[in-house]
Amino acid sequence: MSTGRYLAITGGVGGAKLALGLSKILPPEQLAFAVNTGDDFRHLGLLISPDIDTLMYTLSGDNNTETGWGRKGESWQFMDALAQLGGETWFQLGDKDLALHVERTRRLAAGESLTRCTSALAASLGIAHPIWPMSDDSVSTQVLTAGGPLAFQHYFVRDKCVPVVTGFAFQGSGNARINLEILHWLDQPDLAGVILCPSNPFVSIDPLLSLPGMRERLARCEAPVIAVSPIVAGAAIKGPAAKMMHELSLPVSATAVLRHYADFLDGFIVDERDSELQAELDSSGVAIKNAQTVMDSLEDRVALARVCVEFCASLPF
Ligand code: FO1
Repeated sequence: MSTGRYLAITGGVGGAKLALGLSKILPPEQLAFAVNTGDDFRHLGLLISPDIDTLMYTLSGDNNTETGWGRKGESWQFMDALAQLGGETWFQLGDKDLALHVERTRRLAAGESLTRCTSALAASLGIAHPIWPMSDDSVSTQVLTAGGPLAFQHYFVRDKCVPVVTGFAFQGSGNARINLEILHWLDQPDLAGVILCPSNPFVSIDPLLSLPGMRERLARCEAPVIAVSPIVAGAAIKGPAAKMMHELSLPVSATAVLRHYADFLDGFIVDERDSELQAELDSSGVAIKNAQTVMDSLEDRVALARVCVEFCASLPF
């Protein structure tokens, strides 16, 4: 198997699927995760980091595979009691998941960084691969809609992605610092690739790319930077990416995703069903790879992970 180290950039449920596949073929010394924190928000007095949690539960095998978020085998005593008290129940917090938010809130209140806190929580869940928040500074994704700006979770969960999107803003990213662990990993001489997992480009990848210097850092990366398309045959596998593209008057295609990353991308993996885009994709100057990118089974996740690693190794650098 490949030598060298990889950085996987991920957010949301789709990204976590490939992250799991990568974790099965690369040991912790060769694979680290940079995770979106634009979804983070304070709710019921708790600091909640959904994309970090989705990744942790997925890597530890604790994730709820039906919803993609939260833990499996949950009980809902807390939510039931909260409903009885007239509390806010639009954001569902299972009893075991609640413990994670309480412990994270306690650690951060005690002065721990989100990075330090995440490392401790991941270790307690038996995860050995490094998981780094994109920044320890606060960045909040705002979804701009015809009816005004919405906090991400209000758009995504409370309003069920119904509002028409006109754009995005990443509050705080202007002076948020890229996690130094990520920059250090990218500076290693044995870096062999950066892999953008098939996450929503606008709300799961762009918050990280909005950090000052991040796009430039990827553009001058000493190893291939590749992405896996989250759009397959004109649709998103899960979530609002296709709806957002339509509302932003972008073609709902893998090609539009490629264009979104073209300034720093060396390779792009599209599903076999998008092979008719070959000519359009080739004109971008970015190396294209066709593969099965729809991941239903663990074997699918591992197979796509292998394709990513081999694709990086095949690119001239
Ligand atoms: N997504 C929902 O659609 N409904 C929920 O009630 C919900 C609760 C929730 C609790 C903890 C957590 O870590 C994630 C949760 N999510 C829920 C997903 C969350 O909205 C994420 O931001 C999405 O996964 C997109 O990244």
